[in-house]
Amino acid sequence: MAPIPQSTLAAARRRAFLRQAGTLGAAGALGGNTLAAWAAAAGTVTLPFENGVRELVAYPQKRPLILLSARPPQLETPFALFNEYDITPNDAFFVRYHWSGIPTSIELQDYRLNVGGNVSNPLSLSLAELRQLGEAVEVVAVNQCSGNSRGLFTPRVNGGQLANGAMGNARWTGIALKTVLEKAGVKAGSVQVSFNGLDTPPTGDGPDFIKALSVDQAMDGEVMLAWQMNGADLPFLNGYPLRLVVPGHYGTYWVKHLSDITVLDHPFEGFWMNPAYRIPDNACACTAPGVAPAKTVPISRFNVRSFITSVTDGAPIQRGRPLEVRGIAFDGGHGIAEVAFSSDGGRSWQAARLGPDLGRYSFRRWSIGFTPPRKGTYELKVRAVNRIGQSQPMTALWNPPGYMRNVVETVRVVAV
Ligand SMILES: Nc1nc2c(c(=O)[nH]1)N[C@H]1C(S)=C(S)[C@@H](COP(=O)(O)O)O[C@H]1N2
Ligand SMILES: [Mo]
Repeated sequence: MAPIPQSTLAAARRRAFLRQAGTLGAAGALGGNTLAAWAAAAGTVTLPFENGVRELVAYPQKRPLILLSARPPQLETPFALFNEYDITPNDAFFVRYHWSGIPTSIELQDYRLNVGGNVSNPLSLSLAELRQLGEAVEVVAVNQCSGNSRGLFTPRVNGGQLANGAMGNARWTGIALKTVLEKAGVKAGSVQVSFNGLDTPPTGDGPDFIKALSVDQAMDGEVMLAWQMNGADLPFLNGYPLRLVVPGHYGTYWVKHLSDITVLDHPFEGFWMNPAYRIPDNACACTAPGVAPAKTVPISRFNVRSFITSVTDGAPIQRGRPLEVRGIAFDGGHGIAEVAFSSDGGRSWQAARLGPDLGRYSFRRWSIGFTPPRKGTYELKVRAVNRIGQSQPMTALWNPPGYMRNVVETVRVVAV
């Protein structure tokens, strides 16, 4: 491939490339079978379930992450990073796609966001025009895949075998979807709004990845169109140049490379709303293992989760030596009210200290001192409660697609 002439470098700065690590080649010009070639291998990790050996690979704009699949690129964040950062760095943020037909080069000058359907004033906006449309807004919010932790289900279920790293917390900057829909003029009788991005199925017969929200949710002022993540342009693989951010809701709704917003006077019935991404229609979103639910509804808000990040399973610790145990907690937007820690397998609990409040959609840091009084094994557990009293189950719930795992986590350590 020919090197890029100097004269086009200025243009390249306004363009996002997926580039081979360390070179300036436009991946869009490469052949079709290079999705895997983007990755620079950097060792392996073993996730805590059968067949959990994974390569660590560095994709463009990413540090080495856990490779789930190369076509399409699907990357999980190594869990140790959640101990280092409350806000997940852009180069460590997980990546999830459904189809290998992802864009590889997007020219900002050609990019348009189209807003149409049941509106009085259809829009076709450049990113600059979108940014002029109203006030910029910001939120710190967790993006978590519905199938985060799926690999830990017993009995095992089909789907991407993820450990706990298909989540991340970022500061998102953009414009409220409400502002944009108001400019377009949502007509009476509208019920849903659908969202499509620039990726496509590799063959014509696969269903395009399109998601929908109710008009009420789309107009709630919180759903936003974000062009920045942690103060920088979105990384290409996280949806450059624009993505939907649906605070407190599973990542499936956070459509990347967003190109089309369509207001509908009927419910959207595409594959990715039905049958995909549905949960049992009951209070626990669960069924008995192996049993299909009688009725399903679209997945929506996160349940409560908490993790220990500072010690890992099997870590040796010192008897009599004070240890600071740290972790994170989050929920679907009510905010974390308390985090409790147990060092005896859940028989007794103590309140942990909560860290700075970065907003009710953010990770909340927690910490607590623990001095192991004797040699031997300790079962450390953490359980969070949100501001409306929702918490986490002591034993894992199950559902066929492997969504919404939020069991109280356990880390076993040995004091020597
Ligand atoms: N265009 C597009 N957007 C998408 C998807 C996709 O396949 N295509 N996957 C969704 C899913 S299921 C998740 S979990 C999030 C992941 O966001 P990330 O890749 O930025 O981490 O993107 C969502 N947005
Ligand atoms: Mo997802």
